[in-house]
This record gives sequence, C-alpha cells and structure tokens, in this order.
Amino acid sequence: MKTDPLAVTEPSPRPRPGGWLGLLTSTDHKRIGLLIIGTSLVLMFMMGVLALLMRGQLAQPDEHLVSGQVYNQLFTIHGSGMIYMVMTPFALGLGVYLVPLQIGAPGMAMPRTTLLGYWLYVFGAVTMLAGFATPQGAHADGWFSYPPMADSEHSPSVGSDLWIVGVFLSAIGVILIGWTVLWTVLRKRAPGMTMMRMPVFSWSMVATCLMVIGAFPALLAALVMLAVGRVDPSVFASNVWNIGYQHIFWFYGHPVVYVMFFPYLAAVGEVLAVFSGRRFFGYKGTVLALLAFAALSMSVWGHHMFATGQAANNYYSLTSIALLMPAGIEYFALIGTVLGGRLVFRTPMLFALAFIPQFLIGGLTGIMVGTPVIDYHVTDSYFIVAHLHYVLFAGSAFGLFAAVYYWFPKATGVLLREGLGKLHFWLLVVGTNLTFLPMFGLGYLGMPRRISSYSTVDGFSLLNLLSSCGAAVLAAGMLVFLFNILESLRSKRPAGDDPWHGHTLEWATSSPPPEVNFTPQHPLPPITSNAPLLDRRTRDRSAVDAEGSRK
Ligand code: HEM
Ligand SMILES: [Cu+2]
Repeated sequence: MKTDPLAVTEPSPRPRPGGWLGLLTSTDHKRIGLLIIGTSLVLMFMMGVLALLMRGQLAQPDEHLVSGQVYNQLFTIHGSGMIYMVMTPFALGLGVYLVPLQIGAPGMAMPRTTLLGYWLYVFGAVTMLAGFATPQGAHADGWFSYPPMADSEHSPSVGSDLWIVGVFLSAIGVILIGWTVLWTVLRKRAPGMTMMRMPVFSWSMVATCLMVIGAFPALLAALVMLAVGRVDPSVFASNVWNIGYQHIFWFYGHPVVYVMFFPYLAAVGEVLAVFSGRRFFGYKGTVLALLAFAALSMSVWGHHMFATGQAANNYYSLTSIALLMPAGIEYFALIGTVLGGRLVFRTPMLFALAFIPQFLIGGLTGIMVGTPVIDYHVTDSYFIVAHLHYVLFAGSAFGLFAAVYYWFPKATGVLLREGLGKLHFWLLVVGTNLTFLPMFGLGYLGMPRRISSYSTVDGFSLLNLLSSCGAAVLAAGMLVFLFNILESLRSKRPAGDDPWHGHTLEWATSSPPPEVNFTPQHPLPPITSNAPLLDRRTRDRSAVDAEGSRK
C-alpha cells in the first residue's frame, strides 16, 4: 500500500483500557496531571496529620503524647513529605495539566516519560512512608539529613534506608516530569504562540523546569553520598565531607524553594488578572525576572550554612539580598495587575489576594535570615520554622488553593461551592496566622526548633498554646475543603466552559477538555498576545461598537 505523503501522520489512537486501569495508564496529559495533583493533595492531608500530632505534643509544657524519638520521625517525615512529595510534585502536576492547554498543544511531548515520572514519585512516597511500619520507625534526621547524624552509626534504622531510597525515586520522577514539561513548551506550541505570547503560568513552568533540571541532580548526588556513607563509614570520617554534603544538598535545597514558589506565584498572577478584569501588568519584566531569579537562585545556597563558618558569608549574603530585585519586580507586577481593576471576590481571588501580604512576611524574614549577623542569632530556632512556613504555607499553599479553586471547574466541569470555599478561606487565614505568627515570638524567646518538649520555666507555654489552637482552626478549614471537593463532585453543578471569563487558551475549550484539547467545535482563537481570549472579547466588543456607530 502506498502512503499518501500529504496524509496526516498522527497514528490513529489505539483503543485504551477504560476504568481505573485506563486512568492509571493513560498518556493523556490531563489525566497524568490530575493523578499527580490528586496524589500530592492526599499526601498533603497525611503530612498535615503529622503536623497536628506535633502541635498536640507542643500544646502544653511537659506533654507526653509522643516520645522524643517519635517526634523526630514526625518532623522528618512531615518536612520531607511536604517538600519532596507535596509542594514540588503539585507544582509540576499543575504544569503537566495546564501547559499543553495554555500553549494550544494537543498533548505533551513524551507523555510516557511523564507517566513514568509519576509512578516513580508514587513508589518513592510509599517507600518513604513504609518506614513507619518498621520496628524502629521512620527516618528521624530532618528533611536535609546531615551526616554524620544520618550515617549508619548514628541512624542505623531501616527507616533511614527507606527514606533515602524513597526520596531518590521521587526526585528522579520529578526530574523526568520537569524535562517533559520543558520539552512540551519547546516543541508543541500552536502556530502563533511565540515564546513571548505564552501565559505567565507557562513561563513560570519554564523557569521552574530549568531549575529542576539544573539543581535536582545535586539532590540525587547528596543521597548517593549518604547511601554510600552508610555502607562505608570512612566517607564521612572527615569533616570536610560532612560540610561537602551540606554544599551539595543546598545546591538543590535552595532552588527547590523557588520550584515551590514560581508556579504558585504565577497561578496567583493569572487569577488576579482574570478577577480584576485586567491584562497582566508588567509581562515582559516578569518573564525576565523569573529567568534572572532562577539563574541567581543557583548561586546562593551557602546562606543555609552561615553558622557552619565554612561558607563565604559575604558572598552568599550579597547574592541572597540581590534576589530582592527580581522578587520586587514580580511583586509589583502582581500589585500593578490588581490596582485600578474591577475586583470580583470569588474564592480563587481571595486566596490570591491573601497570598500577597502573607508571602511578604516570609520574604521579608528571608532577608533577615539572609544577613549573617541575624542568622547567627535565629538559626535553629523557631524563628526559622515561622519563616519557612510563611513562605511555604501562608505563601505557596495559598497559591495552591487559588489554583485549585480557579482550575477545578476546567478540570472537572463542575463548580465548587462558593460558600464552603469562603469558609475554607477564612478558617485558613485565621488558622495560618494564629499557628505561625507566635512562632516568631518563640524564636525570639529562644525556643530551639526540633524539640519535643519544654518546661513551664522556659516561658514558651502561652505562645505554643496559641500556635496549637491555630493548627486546630487550620485543620477545620482543611476538612471544609475536603468536604467541598467531595460534595461538589457528587452533586455535579455544571460550570460551563469558561465560568470566570478567563484570558488564556485553556478556557477556549470545553470543561473538561476533550482528549485532543481543541476540536472544530472548540477551535483555537487567533493568538496575538498572552491573553488571546481577552483579545477576542475586546475585538468582538469593538466590532459591535463599530456596527452600532454605522447605524
Ligand atoms: C505546605 C505546607 C507545609 C510545608 C511545606 C511544611 C514544611 C515543613 C518543614 C520543611 C519542616 C522542617 C522539618 C525539619 O526541621 O526537618 C516543618 C516542620 C514543622 N511543621 Fe510544617 N510544613 C507545612 C505545613 C504545616 C502546617 C499546616 C503545620 C501546623 C499545623 C506545620 C507544623 C510544623 C511543625 C510543628 C514543625 C516542627 C517544627 C520543629 O519541631 O522544629 N507545618 N514543616
Ligand atoms: Cu536558601
């Protein structure tokens, strides 16, 4: 049989298994994206339970809810889980779901590799959590697991081995997913979709994936060092190598902070633009700032090592504070987008607005700890715990919820309940600040991080009690969130294709989108800017106006 050279070369789709097997093996980027997002949300709830146990333990002086050894396992798995297996994978999962839609592509480049990445991530998470089922329990040396603490002499448990293998598998999964998202941007953009017309969220994924590819291999290297060191203790016999581990670890550990920040910041940016009815302000500046930020972020790792006395403090302090410039540009872009707009206060918008001041607290305290004189005082105190949770929870997680409320109708075709969404929001605002603000005070009073108990004479009692009450409010908010999702999926109130009057291409197709993303019934509009649907609406409106003036 001769083939027609003009025939479409796409292979005809093979029949796919349906049901659960279909969901778990599908190479449709929307299904893979939802699997990643769903899995990371489930893990977020599990890690939240560990946090509640910790706050229960610390609610009062001399509490004995858990032993000191179990407390160490709790903060280790909570911190590792939240960073390696919740906030990072969720960000990439959002990219897998949205980037092809936003750039007008029919699918991902290399979707099977993305799916492999997902499975490695899941196996990694299960492996890490399996530590709790072993006799000595899970790993207990914190998410950065410095040697010699984490070597086989000081941490002989099987849980530690499982932690190393689990984090390693998940990290490979994330790297694979990062590659395929980046490749999709480079190879799959629709005609007319130039790089400088990509939505801000897709650009944030480019910067994010560059950091994943550049920095995450250092995590793999650090874990291999740790694993080899557990077999051959001579590896960490010299202090040079212990400090070397810290350098390699933080070469990954700092950029990952921005991997857990850019996609959420950009999601917030898109929500602010849509719910203010305005074009994203400072598009070019933001794109440049993201790229500059990503590059600079690879050079500041030593600020996590000020107190070792083995890092060039002046250099790292200077580069860390230089990060203020791109951060400032991104901040002004967010604020400029909202100013002068006609704001619509739906749930996604509330989360996006709260992100701005809450993240600012994380950012400003970050400048403080980027200054060695201050860092010497607060390092390893609760000030750090407060700072990191303002960045990751009050900041990024609020961006995460803005994204969930904004894109849920796109992904499911179903609207979430607005009243429950607002209740979730207010419980979270009160809970978050009540939980984490007192921790700055605790740090100031000198409470060390990672302690399982304190006594009345320390003077930490009141602030810890407040913080634990905050955690209870926060947990109530999360239950409302869970209920909202389950209830909405059950009662199926139809959302329509474009409930928010979105600006970007994902809103041009049906909700949920068909397997090929865009069809003759839902064609791609002409792409002349980073907000093609807004362009189309303004064009239609001016056409109507022109029609009117002719009459
Ligand atoms: C996105 C969400 C979150 C992320 C990314 C996150 C991350 C972390 C990290 C990295 C640590 C440090 C662990 C270590 O020192 O090795 C930590 C500790 C801790 N987190 Fe979270 N966390 C999140 C949410 C929460 C929430 C909601 C609460 C409270 C309800 C909480 C309470 C705690 C507590 C009590 C500690 C232990 C502090 C200590 O003993 O040093 N976290 N978290
Ligand atoms: Cu850092």
